[in-house]
Amino acid sequence: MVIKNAEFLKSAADKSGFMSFDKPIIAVCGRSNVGKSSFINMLANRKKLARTSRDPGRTRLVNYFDFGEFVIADLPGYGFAQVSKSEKIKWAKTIENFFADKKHLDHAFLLLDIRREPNADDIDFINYLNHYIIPFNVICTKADKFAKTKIKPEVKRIADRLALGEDNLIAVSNENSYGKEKILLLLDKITQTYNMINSEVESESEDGEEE
Ligand SMILES: Nc1nc2c(ncn2[C@@H]2O[C@H](COP(=O)(O)OP(=O)(O)OP(=O)(O)O)[C@@H](O)[C@H]2O)c(=O)[nH]1
Ligand SMILES: [Mg+2]
Repeated sequence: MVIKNAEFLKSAADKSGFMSFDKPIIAVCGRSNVGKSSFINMLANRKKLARTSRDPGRTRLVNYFDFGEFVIADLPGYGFAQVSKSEKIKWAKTIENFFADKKHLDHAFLLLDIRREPNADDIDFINYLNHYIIPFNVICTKADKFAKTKIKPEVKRIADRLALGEDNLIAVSNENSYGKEKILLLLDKITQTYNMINSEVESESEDGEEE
């Protein structure tokens, strides 16, 4: 996968704004401040495509970015303590509407800070993805905070905690692009799978017409 150009498409505040495309949509999710927007910028090789912030909870909308062969939906972070209860409930509904319909996404990247222990919110989120049968990978961000030799054991620690195979996790640094090659390979796989499924669906509907 070579990313030639990436551009911001639009923001959606609720169900009425959610988009669908004839290419895969990958939802980037995770706790506030984990590095979702920075990850998108790292992939795009642009500093300010997605707005990043030191203040958690900045992103309040689903922001869509067109990467050519795929689309990324930057999701608002969960588990932000300072948000009011009514605001949290509102977001929970919006996010549920997003995940409940396969038109809204094909794959999810769940971002976790490599230095932190996954918490109850992260585990709930994984249960949620499993419930809606959404394929996902865990991306461990901020790998630059560890010496290279420490990264693998830290990833294993997180994999064990989540009862996931290590192959489902990729360590990245949005600061120095560590792990970017692996992400690009994964993006190749995701787009290939999408194209395979969709060409099967197309040929099935063609078969149907002949009957
Ligand atoms: N060292 C290091 N810092 C990072 C990395 N990724 C993000 N950060 C920093 O972490 C902070 C939060 O990054 P964002 O990309 O805004 O996080 P987010 O997940 O989009 O946050 P919300 O939109 O609030 O949910 C910023 O200060 C980033 O510079 C990384 O890989 N390494
Ligand atoms: Mg963000």
